[in-house]
Amino acid sequence: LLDISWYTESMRAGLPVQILDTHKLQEQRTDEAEVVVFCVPSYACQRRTTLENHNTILTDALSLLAENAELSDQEGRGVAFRRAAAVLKALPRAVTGVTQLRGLPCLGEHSLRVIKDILETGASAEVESTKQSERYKALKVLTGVFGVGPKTAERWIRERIHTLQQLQDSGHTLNRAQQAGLQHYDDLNQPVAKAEADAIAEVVERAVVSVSPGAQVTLTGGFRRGKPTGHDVDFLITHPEEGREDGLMSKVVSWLESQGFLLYQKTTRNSYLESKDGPARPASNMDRFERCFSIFKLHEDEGRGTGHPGTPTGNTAAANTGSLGDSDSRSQIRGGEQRLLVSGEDGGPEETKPAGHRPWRAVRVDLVVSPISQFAFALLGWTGSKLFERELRRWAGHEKSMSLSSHALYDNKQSRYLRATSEQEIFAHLGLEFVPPSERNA
Ligand code: DCT
Ligand code: MG
Repeated sequence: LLDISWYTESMRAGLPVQILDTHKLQEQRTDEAEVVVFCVPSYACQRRTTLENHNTILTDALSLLAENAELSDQEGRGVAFRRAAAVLKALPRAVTGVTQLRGLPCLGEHSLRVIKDILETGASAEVESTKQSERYKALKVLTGVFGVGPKTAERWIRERIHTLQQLQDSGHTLNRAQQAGLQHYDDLNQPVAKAEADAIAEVVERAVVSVSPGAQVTLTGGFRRGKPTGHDVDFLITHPEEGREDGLMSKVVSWLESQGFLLYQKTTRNSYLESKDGPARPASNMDRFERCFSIFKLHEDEGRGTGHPGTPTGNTAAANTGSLGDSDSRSQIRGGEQRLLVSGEDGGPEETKPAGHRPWRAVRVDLVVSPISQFAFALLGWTGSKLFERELRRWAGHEKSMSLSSHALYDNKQSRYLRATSEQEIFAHLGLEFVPPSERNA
């Protein structure tokens, strides 16, 4: 799977070469080496990608182009940029010249051009102009509203709606999710810290255990991979006795609602049936579990731990006035700007707490319930990263003739499902070395 034709070529031409084989994470040193080249396997799921990224300038640029493509309904381009960024994330040190990249997989012409521009001039004109473009800025602002996807944003932009104020003035009827998204815009666009995720985990555990003793809660998504922040908090819930997870979601949601923890929730029912659905992968592999998309009300004394411990909270709905933007008067909705005003942000001048200081914040929380028989697949599927998951499925299909989803693994050659009770077993079925969550940050 490694393209090393360039290597033999270089050797023949008498060029000194140093290969850094990131797969084995060993640097092979040659003292006379003048050219340091990197060598990685082509599927992200064959690589170990920690959070230590030596090429953030390059990967940020490629990720921005990926995001712009995804927001513009160009999935193929988006994936190409994501794959290129992921290869650079896996390198053991900073790239200093394009010659080092010879032989690396997933670096198409376009990505290489962007990388070359940055290495040679310090910036990519394409990235800079994308960042500054009215279209990109509008797409970011509008899709920053929970419940608004790229298609809706696109439609609004065609109607010259670029900011939240323009959206509000447009008179468009927003659905319940979008209304909540607009109301909690500032909070939901502020990263969630690990301490906040842990505080929410405690509440979710209390909820789950009180409605079903014995049921288990696992923190998944980026936090399971060791990320210090995330855009939401993802939980997977199961019960060790098959079938006992049935009906669990509605009870958990009712408990959370009755205690005033949910500002918004929408639950979708489980619709996966092995016998009926068969091995064919559903259109989206993420949508078949019983799942609850919610906006959680996290109180300061629930362990936010960032500045005001012990502040009396007063768990009332009074703070929530229903005006545009739930944040207090400090925050202003200024669509078109990427960053919103947050108290003391980036160590800036500390602002005085306004009278209406709100002792809670809104956080996106996703709950998923899985039967124990599918738990390992669900855990693997919900841990991410998105690209790692995509690559696992591509590996399964292209290299192993298998279909992997968050529910099951089907072997097309043997025409049977392969069972697994742990992530390790799934990697083994796929003929892959086990990659722990902290190394799935592709
Ligand atoms: N997932 C996936 N494919 C998708 C969406 C999600 O495989 N299209 C999986 C991988 C991650 C997990 O679900 C949770 O999704 P997110 O919360 O979007 O990702 P995350 O890695 O947790 O990112 P963040 O830290 O920003 O929340
Ligand atoms: Mg997440």
